[in-house]
Amino acid sequence: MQKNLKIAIQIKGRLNDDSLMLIRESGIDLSIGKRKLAASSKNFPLEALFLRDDDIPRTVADGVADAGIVGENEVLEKNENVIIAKRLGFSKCRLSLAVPKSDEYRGLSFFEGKKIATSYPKILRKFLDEKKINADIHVITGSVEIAPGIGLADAIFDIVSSGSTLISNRLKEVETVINSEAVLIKHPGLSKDKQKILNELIFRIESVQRAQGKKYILLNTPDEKIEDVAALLPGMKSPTVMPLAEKGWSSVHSVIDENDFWEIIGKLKKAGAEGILVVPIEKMIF
Ligand code: PRT
Ligand code: ZN
Repeated sequence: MQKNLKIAIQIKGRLNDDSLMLIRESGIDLSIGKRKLAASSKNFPLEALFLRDDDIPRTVADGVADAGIVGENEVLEKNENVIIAKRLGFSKCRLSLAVPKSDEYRGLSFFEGKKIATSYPKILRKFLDEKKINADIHVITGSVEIAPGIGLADAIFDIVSSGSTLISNRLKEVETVINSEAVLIKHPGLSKDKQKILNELIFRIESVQRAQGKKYILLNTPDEKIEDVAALLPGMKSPTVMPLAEKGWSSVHSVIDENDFWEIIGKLKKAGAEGILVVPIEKMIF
Protein backbone atom coordinates (compact mmCIF):
# COMPACT_ATOMS: atom_id res chain seq x y z
CA MET A 1 0.00 0.00 0.00
CA GLN A 2 1.32 3.39 -0.98
CA LYS A 3 1.49 6.03 1.73
CA ASN A 4 0.14 9.53 1.18
CA LEU A 5 2.35 12.60 1.12
CA LYS A 6 1.17 14.98 3.86
CA ILE A 7 1.45 18.61 2.87
CA ALA A 8 0.89 21.55 5.25
CA ILE A 9 -0.99 24.53 3.83
CA GLN A 10 -1.88 27.85 5.45
CA ILE A 11 -5.41 27.58 6.82
CA LYS A 12 -6.35 31.15 5.94
CA GLY A 13 -4.45 34.21 4.85
CA ARG A 14 -2.41 35.37 1.91
CA LEU A 15 -0.96 31.96 0.97
CA ASN A 16 -4.11 29.86 1.19
CA ASP A 17 -5.77 30.60 -2.18
CA ASP A 18 -2.63 30.39 -4.30
CA SER A 19 -1.45 27.20 -2.54
CA LEU A 20 -4.76 25.45 -3.18
CA MET A 21 -4.89 26.75 -6.75
CA LEU A 22 -1.41 25.39 -7.45
CA ILE A 23 -2.46 21.96 -6.20
CA ARG A 24 -5.64 22.05 -8.27
CA GLU A 25 -3.80 23.20 -11.39
CA SER A 26 -1.48 20.25 -10.85
CA GLY A 27 -4.51 18.06 -11.50
CA ILE A 28 -5.01 17.07 -7.85
CA ASP A 29 -8.59 17.09 -6.56
CA LEU A 30 -8.81 17.89 -2.87
CA SER A 31 -12.01 17.25 -0.98
CA ILE A 32 -11.88 19.64 1.93
CA GLY A 33 -13.94 18.64 4.96
CA LYS A 34 -16.38 21.00 6.69
CA ARG A 35 -13.99 21.91 9.47
CA LYS A 36 -11.23 22.45 6.93
CA LEU A 37 -8.45 21.05 9.11
CA ALA A 38 -7.47 18.33 6.68
CA ALA A 39 -8.23 17.22 3.14
CA SER A 40 -7.47 14.20 1.04
CA SER A 41 -7.32 13.45 -2.65
CA LYS A 42 -8.91 10.60 -4.54
CA ASN A 43 -6.78 11.00 -7.67
CA PHE A 44 -3.30 11.60 -6.13
CA PRO A 45 -1.59 10.16 -3.00
CA LEU A 46 -1.73 13.47 -1.12
CA GLU A 47 -3.28 14.76 2.10
CA ALA A 48 -3.40 18.40 3.11
CA LEU A 49 -3.15 19.65 6.70
CA PHE A 50 -4.32 23.21 7.31
CA LEU A 51 -2.26 25.23 9.78
CA ARG A 52 -1.17 28.78 10.62
CA ASP A 53 1.86 29.68 8.54
CA ASP A 54 4.01 30.16 11.69
CA ASP A 55 3.53 26.48 12.54
CA ILE A 56 4.36 25.06 9.10
CA PRO A 57 8.22 24.96 9.30
CA ARG A 58 8.20 23.09 12.65
CA THR A 59 5.47 20.69 11.56
CA VAL A 60 7.58 19.76 8.53
CA ALA A 61 10.83 19.59 10.54
CA ASP A 62 9.13 17.24 13.06
CA GLY A 63 7.85 15.04 10.24
CA VAL A 64 4.19 15.51 11.22
CA ALA A 65 3.87 16.85 7.68
CA ASP A 66 6.20 15.68 4.91
CA ALA A 67 6.09 18.96 3.02
CA GLY A 68 4.57 22.41 3.28
CA ILE A 69 3.89 25.62 1.40
CA VAL A 70 5.03 28.70 3.30
CA GLY A 71 6.69 32.10 2.86
CA GLU A 72 10.48 31.95 2.69
CA ASN A 73 10.50 34.67 5.37
CA GLU A 74 8.89 32.21 7.82
CA VAL A 75 11.37 29.47 6.87
CA LEU A 76 14.31 31.79 7.55
CA GLU A 77 12.86 33.17 10.78
CA LYS A 78 11.93 29.80 12.26
CA ASN A 79 15.27 28.30 11.19
CA GLU A 80 13.96 24.73 11.48
CA ASN A 81 15.58 21.73 9.84
CA VAL A 82 13.69 21.75 6.53
CA ILE A 83 14.77 21.78 2.89
CA ILE A 84 13.44 24.18 0.26
CA ALA A 85 12.41 21.80 -2.53
CA LYS A 86 10.94 24.34 -4.95
CA ARG A 87 10.46 28.10 -5.18
CA LEU A 88 6.87 28.81 -6.13
CA GLY A 89 6.94 32.38 -7.42
CA PHE A 90 3.82 33.72 -5.69
CA SER A 91 3.34 35.86 -2.52
CA LYS A 92 6.46 37.80 -3.38
CA CYS A 93 7.51 40.38 -0.83
CA ARG A 94 10.60 41.68 0.93
CA LEU A 95 11.68 42.18 4.52
CA SER A 96 12.92 45.71 4.91
CA LEU A 97 14.03 48.26 7.45
CA ALA A 98 11.95 51.44 7.45
CA VAL A 99 12.33 54.70 9.36
CA PRO A 100 10.10 57.76 9.86
CA LYS A 101 9.85 59.74 6.62
CA SER A 102 11.05 62.92 8.30
CA ASP A 103 14.28 61.30 9.64
CA GLU A 104 17.48 61.87 7.77
CA TYR A 105 18.93 58.52 6.70
CA ARG A 106 22.57 58.29 5.66
CA GLY A 107 23.23 54.57 6.07
CA LEU A 108 23.11 51.63 8.46
CA SER A 109 24.82 53.54 11.28
CA PHE A 110 21.41 55.23 11.70
CA PHE A 111 20.32 52.13 13.61
CA GLU A 112 23.19 52.21 16.15
CA GLY A 113 21.60 52.32 19.62
CA LYS A 114 18.09 52.56 18.16
CA LYS A 115 15.01 50.51 18.94
CA ILE A 116 13.60 48.47 16.03
CA ALA A 117 10.15 46.87 16.17
CA THR A 118 9.64 43.60 14.28
CA SER A 119 7.97 40.19 14.15
CA TYR A 120 11.16 38.78 12.59
CA PRO A 121 13.77 39.09 15.36
CA LYS A 122 16.05 36.23 14.22
CA ILE A 123 16.47 37.47 10.65
CA LEU A 124 17.00 41.02 11.91
CA ARG A 125 19.51 39.96 14.59
CA LYS A 126 21.55 38.03 12.03
CA PHE A 127 21.58 41.01 9.66
CA LEU A 128 22.54 43.51 12.39
CA ASP A 129 25.30 41.19 13.68
CA GLU A 130 26.71 40.80 10.17
CA LYS A 131 26.73 44.57 9.78
CA LYS A 132 28.09 45.05 13.33
CA ILE A 133 25.22 47.31 14.35
CA ASN A 134 24.17 47.44 17.98
CA ALA A 135 20.43 47.97 18.12
CA ASP A 136 17.63 47.01 20.43
CA ILE A 137 15.07 44.62 18.90
CA HIS A 138 11.53 44.99 20.14
CA VAL A 139 9.35 42.01 19.20
CA ILE A 140 5.71 42.69 18.36
CA THR A 141 3.27 40.56 16.43
CA GLY A 142 0.96 42.46 14.14
CA SER A 143 0.70 46.16 13.27
CA VAL A 144 4.45 46.65 13.49
CA GLU A 145 4.16 49.70 11.23
CA ILE A 146 2.42 51.79 13.89
CA ALA A 147 5.26 51.36 16.43
CA PRO A 148 7.29 54.49 15.51
CA GLY A 149 4.16 56.67 15.38
CA ILE A 150 3.18 55.76 18.95
CA GLY A 151 6.71 56.10 20.28
CA LEU A 152 7.29 52.37 20.76
CA ALA A 153 10.31 52.20 18.44
CA ASP A 154 12.57 54.35 16.27
CA ALA A 155 12.28 52.12 13.21
CA ILE A 156 10.65 48.92 11.97
CA PHE A 157 11.70 45.76 10.20
CA ASP A 158 8.71 44.29 8.37
CA ILE A 159 7.25 42.79 5.24
CA VAL A 160 6.81 45.21 2.36
CA SER A 161 4.96 44.46 -0.83
CA SER A 162 3.53 47.52 -2.62
CA GLY A 163 4.92 49.91 0.01
CA SER A 164 1.56 51.58 0.62
CA THR A 165 1.39 50.54 4.30
CA LEU A 166 4.70 52.33 4.89
CA ILE A 167 3.51 55.45 3.10
CA SER A 168 0.25 55.62 5.05
CA ASN A 169 2.25 55.35 8.30
CA ARG A 170 4.70 58.07 7.22
CA LEU A 171 7.62 55.66 6.99
CA LYS A 172 10.23 55.15 4.30
CA GLU A 173 11.94 51.92 3.30
CA VAL A 174 15.71 52.32 3.65
CA GLU A 175 17.23 48.82 3.47
CA THR A 176 15.94 45.58 1.91
CA VAL A 177 17.29 42.68 3.95
CA ILE A 178 15.73 39.68 2.19
CA ASN A 179 13.43 38.98 -0.74
CA SER A 180 10.81 36.32 -0.15
CA GLU A 181 8.32 34.22 -2.07
CA ALA A 182 6.22 31.16 -1.30
CA VAL A 183 8.33 27.99 -1.21
CA LEU A 184 7.65 24.27 -1.10
CA ILE A 185 9.59 22.85 1.84
CA LYS A 186 10.21 19.21 2.72
CA HIS A 187 11.26 17.13 5.70
CA PRO A 188 14.99 16.29 5.39
CA GLY A 189 14.52 12.53 5.82
CA LEU A 190 11.66 11.67 3.48
CA SER A 191 11.18 7.99 2.69
CA LYS A 192 11.82 6.87 -0.89
CA ASP A 193 8.09 6.45 -1.54
CA LYS A 194 7.25 9.91 -0.30
CA GLN A 195 10.13 11.52 -2.18
CA LYS A 196 8.75 9.88 -5.33
CA ILE A 197 5.33 11.43 -4.75
CA LEU A 198 6.96 14.80 -4.05
CA ASN A 199 8.97 14.53 -7.28
CA GLU A 200 5.77 13.91 -9.22
CA LEU A 201 4.14 16.92 -7.53
CA ILE A 202 7.15 19.12 -8.38
CA PHE A 203 7.10 17.88 -11.99
CA ARG A 204 3.45 18.91 -12.25
CA ILE A 205 4.07 22.28 -10.57
CA GLU A 206 6.88 22.98 -13.04
CA SER A 207 4.58 22.20 -15.98
CA VAL A 208 2.01 24.65 -14.61
CA GLN A 209 4.66 27.32 -13.92
CA ARG A 210 6.16 26.98 -17.39
CA ALA A 211 2.79 27.69 -18.98
CA GLN A 212 2.27 30.85 -16.91
CA GLY A 213 2.68 33.95 -19.02
CA LYS A 214 2.72 31.89 -22.22
CA LYS A 215 0.14 31.84 -25.03
CA TYR A 216 -0.46 29.45 -27.89
CA ILE A 217 -0.72 31.26 -31.21
CA LEU A 218 -2.26 29.95 -34.44
CA LEU A 219 -2.29 31.89 -37.69
CA ASN A 220 -2.64 31.51 -41.44
CA THR A 221 -0.08 32.71 -43.93
CA PRO A 222 0.60 32.49 -47.67
CA ASP A 223 3.28 29.84 -48.23
CA GLU A 224 5.81 32.33 -49.56
CA LYS A 225 5.64 34.23 -46.25
CA ILE A 226 6.19 31.23 -43.97
CA GLU A 227 9.86 31.98 -43.45
CA ASP A 228 9.27 35.65 -42.52
CA VAL A 229 6.45 34.72 -40.14
CA ALA A 230 8.38 31.83 -38.54
CA ALA A 231 11.34 34.10 -37.89
CA LEU A 232 9.11 36.17 -35.58
CA LEU A 233 8.01 33.13 -33.55
CA PRO A 234 10.59 31.59 -31.23
CA GLY A 235 8.38 28.61 -30.25
CA MET A 236 9.46 25.77 -27.98
CA LYS A 237 11.67 24.26 -30.69
CA SER A 238 10.43 25.67 -33.99
CA PRO A 239 6.91 26.55 -35.09
CA THR A 240 4.58 23.86 -36.42
CA VAL A 241 3.63 24.47 -40.07
CA MET A 242 0.67 22.68 -41.64
CA PRO A 243 -0.85 23.07 -45.11
CA LEU A 244 -4.39 24.48 -45.29
CA ALA A 245 -7.08 23.03 -47.56
CA GLU A 246 -6.74 26.20 -49.64
CA LYS A 247 -3.73 25.78 -51.92
CA GLY A 248 -0.76 28.09 -51.33
CA TRP A 249 -1.69 28.73 -47.66
CA SER A 250 -0.43 27.24 -44.41
CA SER A 251 -1.31 27.32 -40.76
CA VAL A 252 1.51 28.16 -38.32
CA HIS A 253 1.35 27.28 -34.59
CA SER A 254 3.72 28.37 -31.85
CA VAL A 255 4.11 29.48 -28.23
CA ILE A 256 4.75 33.12 -27.36
CA ASP A 257 5.48 35.05 -24.20
CA GLU A 258 2.55 37.17 -23.01
CA ASN A 259 4.89 40.14 -22.50
CA ASP A 260 5.91 40.17 -26.17
CA PHE A 261 2.38 39.59 -27.34
CA TRP A 262 1.32 42.97 -28.85
CA GLU A 263 4.68 43.65 -30.39
CA ILE A 264 4.76 40.25 -32.09
CA ILE A 265 1.15 40.48 -33.31
CA GLY A 266 1.89 43.79 -35.07
CA LYS A 267 4.97 42.35 -36.75
CA LEU A 268 3.14 39.16 -37.79
CA LYS A 269 0.37 41.14 -39.48
CA LYS A 270 2.94 43.19 -41.36
CA ALA A 271 4.70 39.99 -42.45
CA GLY A 272 1.44 38.70 -44.00
CA ALA A 273 -0.21 36.65 -41.22
CA GLU A 274 -4.03 36.45 -41.15
CA GLY A 275 -6.70 34.88 -38.95
CA ILE A 276 -4.52 35.06 -35.84
CA LEU A 277 -5.84 33.10 -32.84
CA VAL A 278 -4.26 33.35 -29.39
CA VAL A 279 -5.28 30.83 -26.73
CA PRO A 280 -4.24 30.20 -23.13
CA ILE A 281 -1.98 27.26 -22.24
CA GLU A 282 -2.77 25.20 -19.18
CA LYS A 283 0.39 23.12 -18.90
CA MET A 284 3.68 22.72 -20.75
CA ILE A 285 5.46 19.40 -20.48
CA PHE A 286 8.92 18.79 -21.88
O1 PRT B 1 -2.65 33.59 10.43
P1 PRT B 1 -1.31 33.26 9.92
O2 PRT B 1 -0.22 33.33 10.97
O3 PRT B 1 -1.30 31.97 9.15
O4 PRT B 1 -0.99 34.37 8.78
P2 PRT B 1 -0.10 35.69 8.86
O5 PRT B 1 -0.99 36.82 9.25
O6 PRT B 1 1.15 35.47 9.61
O7 PRT B 1 0.37 35.83 7.36
P3 PRT B 1 -0.34 36.44 6.07
O8 PRT B 1 -1.45 35.56 5.62
O9 PRT B 1 -0.62 37.89 6.24
O10 PRT B 1 0.90 36.33 5.05
C1 PRT B 1 1.44 35.09 4.72
C2 PRT B 1 2.71 35.29 3.92
O11 PRT B 1 2.43 36.06 2.74
C3 PRT B 1 3.81 36.08 4.59
O12 PRT B 1 4.56 35.32 5.50
C4 PRT B 1 4.65 36.52 3.39
O13 PRT B 1 5.51 35.48 3.00
C5 PRT B 1 3.60 36.71 2.28
N1 PRT B 1 3.27 38.12 1.98
C6 PRT B 1 3.32 38.67 0.73
C7 PRT B 1 2.86 39.09 2.83
C8 PRT B 1 2.67 40.26 2.07
N2 PRT B 1 2.95 39.96 0.77
C9 PRT B 1 2.23 41.47 2.73
N3 PRT B 1 2.08 42.49 2.06
N4 PRT B 1 2.65 39.10 4.16
C10 PRT B 1 2.23 40.22 4.77
N5 PRT B 1 2.04 41.40 4.12
C11 PRT B 1 1.59 42.57 4.98
C12 PRT B 1 2.74 43.19 5.77
O14 PRT B 1 2.85 42.60 7.04
C13 PRT B 1 2.36 44.67 5.90
O15 PRT B 1 1.51 44.89 6.98
O16 PRT B 1 1.07 43.60 4.21
C14 PRT B 1 1.58 44.87 4.64
C15 PRT B 1 2.47 45.48 3.61
O17 PRT B 1 1.91 45.44 2.36
P4 PRT B 1 2.08 46.68 1.36
O18 PRT B 1 1.55 46.15 0.05
O19 PRT B 1 1.26 47.82 1.89
O20 PRT B 1 3.55 47.01 1.27
ZN1 ZN C 1 1.70 33.93 10.66
